[in-house]
Amino acid sequence: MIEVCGSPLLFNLYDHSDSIVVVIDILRATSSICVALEHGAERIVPVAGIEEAKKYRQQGFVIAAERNGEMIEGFDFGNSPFSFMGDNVKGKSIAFSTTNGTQAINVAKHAHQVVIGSFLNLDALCSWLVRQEKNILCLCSGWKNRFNLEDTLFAGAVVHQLKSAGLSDTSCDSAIASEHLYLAAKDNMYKFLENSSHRRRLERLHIERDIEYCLTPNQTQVIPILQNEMLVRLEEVGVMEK
Ligand code: 3SL
Repeated sequence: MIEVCGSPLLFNLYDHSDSIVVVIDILRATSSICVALEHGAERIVPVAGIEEAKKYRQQGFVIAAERNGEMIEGFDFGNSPFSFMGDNVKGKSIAFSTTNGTQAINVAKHAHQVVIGSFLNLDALCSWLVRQEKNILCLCSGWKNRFNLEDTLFAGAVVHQLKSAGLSDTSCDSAIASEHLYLAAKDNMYKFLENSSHRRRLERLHIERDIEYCLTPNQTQVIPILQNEMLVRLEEVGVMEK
């Protein structure tokens, strides 16, 4: 079965004791997490608070954070996927705190398994999910516990791929709605999101390039997975064989 939870506030309404939870924050946290691990970051600790994130510097971590889209003074990086490219984070441990994405990861952390989804790893993630034969719960980070469109589109893409693989039908209304939205949007997601709240928010910061990149499917095979409260590449924790 596949279900879609539209807000972290609703997470505890879903049974996640034996499910794989896919945490989604397309703009931009889960996209940036995929990029950082693709570009050689060792591990990422998703941290709820800014002060808590700062403390990781003493342990040799680089620290990254944004609030309302803007980088926080004193941090090494904000939340642009482009800042985690090249050799910027190669071999590094990162403490990462964002407005919604890292909060959602922390909300989900006691689930059976937590992985990270973004358009950047869509096909790799879906083909792994199909092989697991588990219940799947897509958790949309939304914006401050409210529904958002871009996370829902991605959840719909996952629903669509799993249904197309014949493995996961659903009677969850939010999964059905997500798939409808994704099918309506998929040929031009950037345009579809034109009036969406977060696209407007990020445009005010002049980071359209981030939005376009985060909506580009299949830039990496990396699937980040939460292990001992750290995000690492799934292939490194021995659950890739399936
Ligand atoms: O909410 C988050 O976690 C961020 O991804 C928001 S932003 O894209 O940096 O504004």
